[in-house]
This record gives sequence, structure tokens and C-alpha cells, in this order.
Amino acid sequence: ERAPAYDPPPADPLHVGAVRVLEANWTGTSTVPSRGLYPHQWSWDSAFIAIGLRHLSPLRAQTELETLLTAQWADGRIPHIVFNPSVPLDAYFPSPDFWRSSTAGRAAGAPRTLQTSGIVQPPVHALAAWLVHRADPGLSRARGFLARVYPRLAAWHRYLLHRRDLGGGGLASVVHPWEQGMDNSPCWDAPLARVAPAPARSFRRADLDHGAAEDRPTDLDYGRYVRLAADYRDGAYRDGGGEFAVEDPAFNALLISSEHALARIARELGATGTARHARAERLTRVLSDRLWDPAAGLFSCRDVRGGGLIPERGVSGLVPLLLPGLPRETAAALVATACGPHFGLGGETRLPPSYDLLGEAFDPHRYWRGPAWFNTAWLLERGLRTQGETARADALRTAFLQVAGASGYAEYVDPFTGEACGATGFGWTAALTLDLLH
Ligand code: 9WN
Repeated sequence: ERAPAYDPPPADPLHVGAVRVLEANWTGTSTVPSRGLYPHQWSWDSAFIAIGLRHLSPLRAQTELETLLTAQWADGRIPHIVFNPSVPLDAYFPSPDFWRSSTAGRAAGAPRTLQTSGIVQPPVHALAAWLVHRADPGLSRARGFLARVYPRLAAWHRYLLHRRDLGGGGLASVVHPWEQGMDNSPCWDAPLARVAPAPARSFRRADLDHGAAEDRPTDLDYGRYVRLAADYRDGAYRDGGGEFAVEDPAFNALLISSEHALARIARELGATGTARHARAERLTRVLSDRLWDPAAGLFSCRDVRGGGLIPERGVSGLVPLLLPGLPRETAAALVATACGPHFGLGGETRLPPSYDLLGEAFDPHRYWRGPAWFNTAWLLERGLRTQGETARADALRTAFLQVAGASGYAEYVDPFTGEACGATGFGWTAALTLDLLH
């Protein structure tokens, strides 16, 4: 007797390709953003990656976050890089011998045996932990996943809301452009201009071994990044004294969104979560009071050292769309700005650019000075949905999936053409593709 005819379901090449990237970038305990350019574990990358991995393997998604959290410092900070000791020192700059976390970070409670950086990245982690839990609550409960991560996430938020309230108004400040994650955004040009760059000959850029120089930050930018990081290290990573301090809308909106997620986690663990939701709502009002720029129709960065809002439109200013408690008229103004001439969503651009299309510094290929990035596109997609803008969210989702696949899961793309820039096979691009496919 012949076996019945059987056609396996056609495999979606977009799904298969994304899975392949995540397999290739998985090290056994976490996922690298890119094998060549970024061969260690990055903090906000891992949060976005876990959000996608949960559809593939909830266990691996939990592990991704738990691995990162084992590198948390005693003061609550989650370092922006956890170094893989088996990767050669010269594969990435700045390397562990620059940060010297286990010695210079001792007073701040850096781990003794792991090597990490000493700065942080945006707090996407509690949001990621909640979404990972929801993918398989049974497994999560059986492993005690939330019970183990909750105290660490709570300490992380405490660090940001207390030690990092450098402006004194209730929001967290970043003390280095790498902390906000959009490294060379024109929003940093004015506050960075005050920083004396470290001499170019005092360091060697490993990024240029992998990326085209015209797609990367400049040597002058790097000189300033190195100076700020070295000063922070030389001050034993104590908070408060640095030359650079900025309140950023995306960083704070992610903190607020994660605070809502932490409230849900607390509830799942048997508490009420009410105080955390209330704090998130209060922080949403503080964000509006301190960073809303009514004339520009978006949120701006506040230069805490220079005093005042920075008059540049970055995609970061649209990310507060994520917040359910945003006043109606603010949300409407943000949608209008996203879809207007500065960002061209649903019109001129395929995906939202990282910076104002009409801004003087706009450059469609240079890193965070214009190209579109998939993590911010994912955040805006979620934000539009939160605000009830379903048709716009659907259109952005479709564009995301098309451009991600066609670009080989690129790190970032030309916002008009979708042409790939930077690395391909990039972790969060693949992971967030999986998330939007589900
Ligand atoms: C510095 C890893 C990281 C991302 C950042 C992105 C880039 C590092 C670099 O790569 O920054 O942290 O060397 O340029 O700007 O958002 O987390 O993917």
C-alpha cells in the first residue's frame, strides 16, 4: 500500500531566514548582535532578541535574559556589554581592558569574575521578561522565571530612577551616547561638542574592520566617546559628576513601559502591582512636563548640563507613543509628526528614519543620523497600535517585514530605498521579524 500523499506546509522563507540568523548568532547562553561587528552580549539587543526568540524557544528566550542579568552590578545597573572571554581582545573596541569593570567598578559592585562595560543601555528588559513569560506561562512558572528576575529588574529600575536622576526632575539621564543606543544621533551634537576628544592615536577602532567608514560614526565622535567613558571609569563609575547628561524620551519611555510590565509581573507573583502602575502614570506626566515640545510636535532631549531642550528631531521623540497614558492630543500630534514631512511614514519613507528628513545633519547612510533601524520601527509599530492607529500599524508591519527580508536582516537601511547598511544577519532584526510574523 502506498503512503498517503502528503505536502508539508510551504516554509515561509522570511521565517526560515530569521531563524537561521538567530541560530548562527546563538552562543549557547545568549545571542550576539552580529558575529563580526559585535561579538559579545549587548543589553538592549538581548531584550529585543528575547522578544523574538520566545516564538522559537521560550526556554532560550528566558536564558538570554537570565544570562544578561547574571552580569548585573550590586548597585543595580545592567551593563551595556557582557564580554565573552573566548573572543580575542582586539575583536571589538572598547574591550574589557579599557572598561576594567572588575577593578574600576568594584565600589559600584561590578561582578568579580565577569568582564563587562560600565555604562548602561535602554531598559527594555522588564517588558521583554513579561512578553517572554506570556509565550509559555507554564514553563515560566515551572522554572520560577519571573520570581528570579523580578528582584533584579526592580533593582535596575531603582538604580535608574534614583542614581540617574541627574536633572532632579524624576527622569533618568544617560551619561554617554552609547547608553541611549543611538550613538551618533544629531541630538547629541551640542552636548558632545563640549567634550574634549581623546587623541585619535590613543585607541584603535575595530568597527572599521567590519563596517564602511561612511556608514559609521566619525573618528572625532569616537574621540569623544572614549573621553567620556574613560572619565566615568576613572571616577570609579560613580554617578553625578560627568560632563554629559541628557534626558532622552525613548530611554525614559522604555523605562515607563517596563515599569508597567514590572507591575504585571508583580501581579503574577501575587502582589497588586498598583503602586508600580501608578508610578508609571506619574512618570508619563513628568515625561510630558519635561520633554514635550509642542512647537516641534514631538518629545525632545533635555541637555541637563546645558539646560534646555535640544532643538533636533530624532526618532527617539516618537517612541513615547508606546505609553498608554499619553494625553490624547499629544498622541495625535506625534502621529501627525511621524506621518508628516520630517519622518515621512506612509509616504516618502519605507521605514521611519532615525533622524529628521529635513534636518541639516540628515544623512541616509550614516548610522543614527538618518538610516531606518528595525528596533525603532518595531517600537513605533507597537506604539501606533497602543494608540489605536491600527491601519498605520499594519502598514508599518508590512513594510518592516518586506525590508527586513530583502535586506538580509540588515542592521539598518536607507529609509527611502531599504538598501542594507552596516552588518547583515543582525540579531534584533531577525528576532523582531519573528515577533511581527506571529
Ligand atoms: C556601542 C549592538 C550595539 C547597539 C547600539 C548600536 C551599536 C555599539 C557600537 O551596536 O553600538 O554600544 O559599537 O557602535 O548603536 O544601539 O546596541 O548592536
